[in-house]
Amino acid sequence: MKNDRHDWLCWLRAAAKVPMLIAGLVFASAAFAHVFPQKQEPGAGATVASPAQVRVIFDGPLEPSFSSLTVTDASGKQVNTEKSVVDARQTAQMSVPLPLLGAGHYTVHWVAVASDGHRTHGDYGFDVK
Ligand SMILES: [Cu+2]
Repeated sequence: MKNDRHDWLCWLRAAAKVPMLIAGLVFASAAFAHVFPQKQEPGAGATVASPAQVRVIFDGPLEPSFSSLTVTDASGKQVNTEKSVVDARQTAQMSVPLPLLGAGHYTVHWVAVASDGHRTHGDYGFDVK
C-alpha cells in the first residue's frame, strides 16, 4: 500500500510538469517565429541630415512579398515614393529609398512577415534637421 501511494505521488508530480513543459515549448516556438528589428538606420530617435534611405535589419529572414517599410511625415503623409525591398542576399534586411526630406519628424512603419508566415509590426521615429 505504501509503495502504491508513493508511485501515485510520483506520477502526480510528473504530470504537474507537463503544462509547464508545453507552455515552455509554445513560448520558445512563438519567440522563434516572430522577427523584430535589431538595427535601424537612421536609429530610433536619431536626428540626422536627410537620409538617402531607411534600412532595418531584423533578427530573422523576411517574407519579401508581405514585409514592408513606409515612412510618413509629421502630418501622416507617406514620403517614400518607391516601395521597400528585402535584400535578396540578406533576407533579414529591408530598405526603402527616400526623396530629399525637409526638416521635421518622420515615422517609419514596419511590417515584418517571417519566413514561416508570422507577422509582427511596429513603428519608430527619427528627425531630420
Ligand atoms: Cu505569430
